[in-house]
Amino acid sequence: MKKVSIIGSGNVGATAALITAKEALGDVVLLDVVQGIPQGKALDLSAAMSLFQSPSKITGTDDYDDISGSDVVVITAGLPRQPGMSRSDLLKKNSAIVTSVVENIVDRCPDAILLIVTNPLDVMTYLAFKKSGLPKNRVLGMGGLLDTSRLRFFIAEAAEVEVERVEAMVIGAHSNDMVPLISLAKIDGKPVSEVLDKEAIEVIKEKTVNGGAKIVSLLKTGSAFYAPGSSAAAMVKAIIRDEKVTIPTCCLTEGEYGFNGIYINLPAIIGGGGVEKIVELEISESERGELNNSAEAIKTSIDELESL
Ligand code: A3D
Repeated sequence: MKKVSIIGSGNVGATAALITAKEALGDVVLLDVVQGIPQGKALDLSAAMSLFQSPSKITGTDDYDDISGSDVVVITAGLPRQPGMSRSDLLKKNSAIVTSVVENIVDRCPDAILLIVTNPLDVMTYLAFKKSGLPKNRVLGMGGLLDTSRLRFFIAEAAEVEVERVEAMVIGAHSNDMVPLISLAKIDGKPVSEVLDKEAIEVIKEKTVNGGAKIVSLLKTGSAFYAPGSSAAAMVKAIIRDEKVTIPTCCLTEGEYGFNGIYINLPAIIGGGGVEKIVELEISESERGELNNSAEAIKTSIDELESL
């Protein structure tokens, strides 16, 4: 059995644990700083496994020694943005958390692939890469896949088709600067622009970009977690099963799409080695412009991080 550890046993971490264990991707260790939460959730999740006929064992802990030898470590530890908290307050708080989490992981899990989920995603993934000293292929972030899941859903909803018939992708920053690649979106292999009118497509883009904020406003406390946890588990699966599938992933650029040294969501082949290759797609001129703006926004956040 492989070993998947999930740091942060909140809503996203527990959801990712449920799916990872249900799919028998490995034994799962949930870790949190709050005593009792990971242990309680692990007990609850463990009972569910008999319903799925899954052999995965789930344990909860607040001791980093229990994650030793993990194959994949998912980092969901962090604070959500609270009312009155600025973006840079969040950056400060979560960068301190991610730094301490990464320091606790590296010596205990020398072969692990790190999957970052904590927001602000692009800059936290960059930070985890810098602090871990791991090769770039073994530090990646989940953000583009969640945004993509929302885009596919909203296209399917507008076109009144099953979501499996929709092919689409969102790249760029995991923020309002994300880039839904409408030029490449298809329904049953047909360009989406031949199926839906311009106005409908604009609504879909707006719903995708504001999908997370809409859920926050409806929930009142907390933010989305079913699709984020499911997206993280899908990436764990691609790694553990060496799927070599193309997933929009937050990955380090070294010249791809003209970017250098920043982490940004781009289509990448994900397999046993983590990020195995970034895939360069033909995108439209306007999407290219939006992607450049996205990269500029990420660079500004990285500068802010480095000035802390
Ligand atoms: P929440 O349910 O509050 O869980 C976070 C957990 O982290 C809590 O149980 C905390 O006790 C724990 N924690 C805090 N500090 C530490 C620490 N130092 N070590 C270990 N555990 C710690 O939040 P959530 O699960 O809804 O979200 C978790 C993170 O994921 C937040 O930063 C969210 O913004 C982010 N998130 C990202 C996406 C992306 O698509 C990138 C989507 C949804 C949520």
